[in-house]
Amino acid sequence: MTDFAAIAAQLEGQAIELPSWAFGNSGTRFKVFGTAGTPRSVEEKIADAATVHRFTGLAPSVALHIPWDHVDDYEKLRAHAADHGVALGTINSNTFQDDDYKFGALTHVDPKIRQKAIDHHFACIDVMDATGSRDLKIWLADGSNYAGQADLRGRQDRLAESLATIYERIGDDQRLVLEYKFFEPAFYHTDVPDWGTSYAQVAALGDRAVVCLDTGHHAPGTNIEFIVMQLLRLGKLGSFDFNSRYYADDDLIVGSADPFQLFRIMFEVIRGGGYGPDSDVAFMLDQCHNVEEKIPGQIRSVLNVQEMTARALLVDRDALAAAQEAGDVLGAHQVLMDAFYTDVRADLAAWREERGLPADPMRAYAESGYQEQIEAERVGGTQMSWT
Ligand code: LRH
Ligand code: MN
Repeated sequence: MTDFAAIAAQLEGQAIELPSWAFGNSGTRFKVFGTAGTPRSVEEKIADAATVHRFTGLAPSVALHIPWDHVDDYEKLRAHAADHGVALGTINSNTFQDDDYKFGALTHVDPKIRQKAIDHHFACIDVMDATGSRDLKIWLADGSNYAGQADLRGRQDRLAESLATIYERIGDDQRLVLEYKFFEPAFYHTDVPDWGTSYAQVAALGDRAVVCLDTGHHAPGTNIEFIVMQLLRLGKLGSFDFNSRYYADDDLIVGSADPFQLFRIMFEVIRGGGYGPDSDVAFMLDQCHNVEEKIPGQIRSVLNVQEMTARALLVDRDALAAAQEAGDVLGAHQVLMDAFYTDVRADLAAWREERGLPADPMRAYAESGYQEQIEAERVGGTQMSWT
């Protein structure tokens, strides 16, 4: 098996983008809990995200969600982020909270509604031009609840037309990233339910249109790492929304529900050339910390991704290939499991210290006093949330 020293250099530069909305209040349809110290502004969300980067060195950018993160001056926000040592990343559109989109947005039968949704994406592209962001991420709630309610074919054609109009507007160094999800809020059909539909739509657009794989958006039992392999093979894996789940789109801390799945996903990412300085696959968290503290939740999350990346890099690829070619079923499985069962935490702690980072970022944050400081300072105002 490969030893840690041999892969340590490959951990350099790992970047996991943080979702601004993870620092605001979030919850379920039953309750959104308030939390002391929760940001009241986009600027405070960015300060918290920068704190995660300061303690881990793993989170150099923050994704924004429009209009949740609307500000009057995005250049000023970009400078604020830079002052805190981070960049502004993926711009996420939002066509799932407006009454006009009850029966769809980019798929709606009414061209006026479709144009309104297209105009929203044009506005998001204007934000990208100001923030210097590369990716416009589109997730659509579009779908139906009863068989017969919607013309499935007609909606796909309208979606293709709407996406083509948006794609024409994105810049040469920008990308359109289409996220799929198999259900919710629609409960009969969703217009972009799976990787195949997202692939079909983005492949029709062009090279700067790619697929976003949210790890919480698959039917139970789906082999997600197989989809990772195939999208990398097709050159259309644009980004990940990392989280984990036990049941549906639970948006829990990545690697908390199923660390072995995260390990298998990162192994296929590495095997497929999706990891490292030559890859343009973006890694983002898309999570909600409904009951746990948000900043430690984000710190734990990026550490989980780093840890499973390190274990996946330890896989002895030559031994694995030899066993696979020899049809040595258990031998091949053993090679992978040996890496997965290798506890790299002490090596990673030393790796951080060698780079001026705290050996144990969770403890360092808890001892930093930052949580107490924001709880004391952030009194009054309205805590940010996704509603
Ligand atoms: C949809 C989704 C999408 C975001 C939203 C916050 O479930 O995964 O990526 O826009 O969560
Ligand atoms: Mn997502």
